[in-house]
Amino acid sequence: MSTLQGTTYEGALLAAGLRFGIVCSRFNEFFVSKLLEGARDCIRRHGGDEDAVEVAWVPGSFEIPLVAKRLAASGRYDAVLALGVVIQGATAHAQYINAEVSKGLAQVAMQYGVPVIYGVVTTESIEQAIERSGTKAGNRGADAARSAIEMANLLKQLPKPT
Ligand code: INI
Repeated sequence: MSTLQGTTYEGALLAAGLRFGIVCSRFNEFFVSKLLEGARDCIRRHGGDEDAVEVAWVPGSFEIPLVAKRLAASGRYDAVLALGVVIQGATAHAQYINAEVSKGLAQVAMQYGVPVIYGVVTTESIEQAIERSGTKAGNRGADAARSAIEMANLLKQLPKPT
């Protein structure tokens, strides 16, 4: 990114010294465990310490925001990641879950000023979930971890609130 003048803030992709809280949903755990592996691997490959990653498992994605809120409120983490997989079924059930999770996570980030990263995969089929959990469409857990690293470092750079 180039600037002609002034100050540009951007977060480095360096995870050394950063602490991460990860909330994982057990529902569709087959896929979520792959997202978690991807997140851990990404943090490690960016110089992060595996002991600096703490994981809390919740029953389903609907429960993620409450636990993300607790982790963010603890002040213990530079970023909180939410990992889940919501697969659309025959009813609108998944849509209600998705709406609550995205809204809840956004509220947590705004309330606590901690980066809260949305790593919830929302798909119409199991095949799409496979594609996003470490196959041809990549690994959304790794993507979430990269965003978490960048945001954690960016927030450290930005002017502090008065
Ligand atoms: N939870 C998910 O994480 N993914 C889903 O696909 C899903 N579906 O489809 O039902 C799901 N449901 C459980 C939900 O998140 C809550 O755990 C449950 O309703 C209890 O509050």
